[in-house]
Amino acid sequence: MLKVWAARRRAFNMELTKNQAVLDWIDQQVALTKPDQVIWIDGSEAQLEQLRQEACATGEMYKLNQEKLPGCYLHRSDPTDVARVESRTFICCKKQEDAGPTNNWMDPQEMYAKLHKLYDGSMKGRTMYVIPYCMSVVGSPFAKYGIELTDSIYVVLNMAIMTRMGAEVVPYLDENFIKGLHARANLDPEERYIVQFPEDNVIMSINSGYGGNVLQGKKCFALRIASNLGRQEGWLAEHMLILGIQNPQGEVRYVTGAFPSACGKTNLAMLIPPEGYQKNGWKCWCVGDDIAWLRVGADGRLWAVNPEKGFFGVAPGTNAKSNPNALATTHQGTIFTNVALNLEDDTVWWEKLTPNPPQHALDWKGNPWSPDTATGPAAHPNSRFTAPAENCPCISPEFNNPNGVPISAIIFGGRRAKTAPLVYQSRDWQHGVFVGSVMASEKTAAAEGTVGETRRDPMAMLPFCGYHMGDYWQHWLDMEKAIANPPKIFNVNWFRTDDQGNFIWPGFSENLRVVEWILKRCFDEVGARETEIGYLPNVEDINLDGVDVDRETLASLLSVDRDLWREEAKQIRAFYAQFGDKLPQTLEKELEGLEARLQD
Ligand code: GTP
Ligand code: SPV
Ligand code: MN
Repeated sequence: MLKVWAARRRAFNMELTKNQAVLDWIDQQVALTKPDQVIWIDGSEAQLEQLRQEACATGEMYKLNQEKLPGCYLHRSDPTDVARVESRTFICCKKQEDAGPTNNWMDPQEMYAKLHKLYDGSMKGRTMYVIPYCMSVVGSPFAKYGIELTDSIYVVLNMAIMTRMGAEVVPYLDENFIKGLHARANLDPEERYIVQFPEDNVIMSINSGYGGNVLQGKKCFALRIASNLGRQEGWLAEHMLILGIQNPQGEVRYVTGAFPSACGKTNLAMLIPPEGYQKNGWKCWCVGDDIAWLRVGADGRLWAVNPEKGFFGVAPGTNAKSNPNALATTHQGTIFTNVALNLEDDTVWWEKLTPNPPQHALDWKGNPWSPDTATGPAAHPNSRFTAPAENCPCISPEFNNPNGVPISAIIFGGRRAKTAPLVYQSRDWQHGVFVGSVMASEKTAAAEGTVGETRRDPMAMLPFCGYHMGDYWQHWLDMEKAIANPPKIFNVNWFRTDDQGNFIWPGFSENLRVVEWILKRCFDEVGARETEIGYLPNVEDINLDGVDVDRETLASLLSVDRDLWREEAKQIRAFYAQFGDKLPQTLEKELEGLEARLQD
């Protein structure tokens, strides 16, 4: 059987490699899925352009106004397939306890058997595309290589924006490449699976055609598989933005930030300093908006790269005021997924893009939409843009630096209406790991489920950690010994609300005021007051020049409500209970310390 398929493949296909491990594996997947043809993606503009035309001809993509949005396209995914599906995402390792209580698990053999049935013949009448790709700069010390086999042109074109891919990657493929198979199949939500096999370096997703489920380089590889590799090899794969902040002296200092999905990473990563800061010479540089791979450098500092090459960003809420850099990034070479089509000029629209919606539009499902008759949003709340990083006006000159950038601070954060103050600093690395491990946030539209519900999302990695969360925390704790000069760890919350439910802190650009304090703390340039939960700013130490926030309001944002925190400590204890003896002793002690300080 295999031989037949190999012969067929060779008959119509220009293989890009003679690597037998690669070819054998592809033969097996071809034999299983039975596509009509196999096409290797070389990444050339000519080939990608041909695929764009094909996708437009079949209606898979729609070509937007090319004068206003050159190289931009709209794609609508199936209405039942618009976000990551955590309930159908699995970590399949031999022992269930290695996946831990926060991951879905199934025995690998059982899962392979189940999936093989679903994949069998799933590409009949279709084309299989072979995408060789690299996460990080090709040939760099951070780089990891993979192949995604897919029957979706949308996936090919998105991967071309999000990763370094095509012929340039092929020479680097050895037998350790990450093996990925994606089939759209019939998009049945009941048979949708996003599966990682970390012991085999295999990723399989089926019955979805939506972004995060099927662009396997992103969450499947760069987080779920890579977190396992990082644990084995002594580094960290994290759900983090990377931001460079240039002060008036011209020094650039770098921070990473881990916020749960749709909680502000892209926005902070592309921050434009408030006017007064700009006048004084401050600049910000975006290195990454979603994923950071962190390694210890020869100098004992932690160095970060963004393994991606583009942004898969949340569209709604993005506008010329909230995030002009993100908006500018989407003005060419961008694929929009599930936004509205503005029929007035054949461009795109989403909630809050402009104060006045277009009178004539198609909503994210392709139905006529106008503001007067609307029964729902024009764009899906989790609609996204896939845009090349090189479009970003503030992209860092270090973006392609194979060694990454040195990190001064790690910032955790989430959406908390009440408990968490605007910012606080952990007492030390161990306490910082504790702070990350108990992060909580209100759920957003980035995943299926109830929006607004508060849940614990440790290090913003709950849906992305590819092994037992307790082991992951231990890995974080162990990293301290390897980092002679570790970053300081902080927590922020831009989302405290008043009694009417309005955000108190203006956020966005103004967040630089908080980041400035964070950096000053890292370089011993400012004091702080010690509280039960960590170090908080003295109210006079956050710059409020040019922002409509008074000291009293700031003081309230920086308050620690002991009753709320006692309740918080109780919830943390309940949350920790599920990890049993995998909960590192160090974190148990940190919790006891917090409880004791709150009792005094
Ligand atoms: P993923 O791509 O899902 O990982 O999300 P992300 O963390 O990059 O989220 P993003 O920056 O796209 O933020 C999404 C939502 O957070 C949007 O609705 C923003 O308007 C809102 N947001 C971001 N920053 C702020 C802020 O400082 N204050 C307030 N109030 N909202 C913010
Ligand atoms: C997230 O949900 O955190 C994202 C989007 O960044 S997705 O790629 O769909 O996971
Ligand atoms: Mn994300």
